[in-house]
Parts: sequence; C-alpha cells; structure tokens
Amino acid sequence: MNGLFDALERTAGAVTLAPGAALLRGFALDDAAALLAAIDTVAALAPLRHMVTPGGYTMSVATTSCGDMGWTSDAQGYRYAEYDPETGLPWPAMPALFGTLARDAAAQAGFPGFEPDACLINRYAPGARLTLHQDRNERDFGAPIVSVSLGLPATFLFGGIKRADPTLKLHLVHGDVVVWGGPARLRFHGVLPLAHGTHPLTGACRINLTFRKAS
Ligand code: MD3
Ligand code: FE
Repeated sequence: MNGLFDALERTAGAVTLAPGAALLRGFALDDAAALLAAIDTVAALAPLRHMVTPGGYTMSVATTSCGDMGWTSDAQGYRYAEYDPETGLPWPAMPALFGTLARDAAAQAGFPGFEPDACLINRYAPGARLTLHQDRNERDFGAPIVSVSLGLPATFLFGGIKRADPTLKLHLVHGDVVVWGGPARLRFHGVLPLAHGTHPLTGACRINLTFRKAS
C-alpha cells in the first residue's frame, strides 16, 4: 500500500499530517496488551454490537463505549447517551489507563488538558469498513479526538471539510495513535474494508479506540 504519507510514516515521533492532525507512531505499543485486556472487561459489560444507521443500514463495524457518555445510533439518529440502550445500564467506567494514554497523546500533539468523557470502541473484522463521515455529535469541537489503532492494520482515508474533497490514504498499524484537533477536527474521514490477516494480540480483527469530549 503506497499511501501518500509513507515518507512521513517512516519518521519517528510526532508527525504533522495536516494542520491540527498529528501521527504518534507506536505511541500505544507498550500499553497494547493492557489496553486489550481492558477492552475485554468493557465489552463483557457493554457488548460490541452492530448499530443501525439513521438511513437503515447495519454497520459492518461493531461498536461499544465506556466513560460517562457512549455513542449510539438507531433509526432516530446518531447521538451520545448516558445509558447503554442494549443493557439499560450506564456505560462501563473508562479504565484509568485509557484516560492517561489519551491525555498524554493529546498533550504531546499540542492539546494539553484533554479530559475525554467518552471512549468509542470500534471492532473491524475482515471486510468491515467505515464510509466517509464527519464526527459532529460532540458538543465542543475545540477538543481534539484521539484515536488508537490495535491489531490488524487498516487504510485510513483522510479527506477535507467537504465530502467531495480529495482524500489521502494513511496506513495505520498496531500501536499507532493519531490526534485530530484544531482545523482537522471536522475533516471527513473513513476506513477502507479491512484486509484479511491475523495479529498475535487480536487475532483476525482490528480494534480502534477514539477518545472524545462528548459533553
Ligand atoms: C479525523 N473511527 O469512530 S479513527 C469513528 O478507525 C471513526 O475506527 C475510525 O472515524 C476508526 O468515528 C477512524 C480516526 C479519526 C477519528 C476521528 C476523526 C479521525 C478523525 C475526527 C476528525 C478528523
Ligand atoms: Fe469518525
């Protein structure tokens, strides 16, 4: 895969992909096993599920959340909610490691004081994808979004402010963290269908964490 960011991706440390968007290559590597164990704990309380979009499509990505707020979708629309509609219970607490990692990554990318109140957990099986979209359900677009990639690699699409703007491809691998803030916060983005494969820590899937300030 010859993404346009290949040269940048080979550089160690924080790399600016675009104004407000920083790639922290391997930032979560040392925490990956502990993150995956914590994800299992969350998913035991709030199962990963395939949500239905307002347009009536069942998402190929399976999703759950932890933290004070969780992201949900149904025929009524996309939104954050305090309760998991599947269980009727509050979302599981955000594991301490999650908050620390998100705060440290945001600070390294130039967004000190990031205190996420929601972590969306996306699980991709081979073939699962996320079509181009904007994240606009959060109240404050001044806060960044921090994303953590675990398991199988994926090709991420990074677009512009309009849906029809050209997209760049970015190869995201196990342990990569990207911070999306400032002028990058509302850019369109998506994930191409996941390729088949097996990762030693996750098996045949990719898991993505996105940390947000939802309220
Ligand atoms: C760029 N998740 O959950 S993370 C999502 O890999 C989502 O599961 C993808 O898009 C995934 O909404 C991509 C990277 C990401 C997240 C939010 C962004 C990139 C972003 C917000 C603005 C710009
Ligand atoms: Fe998104």
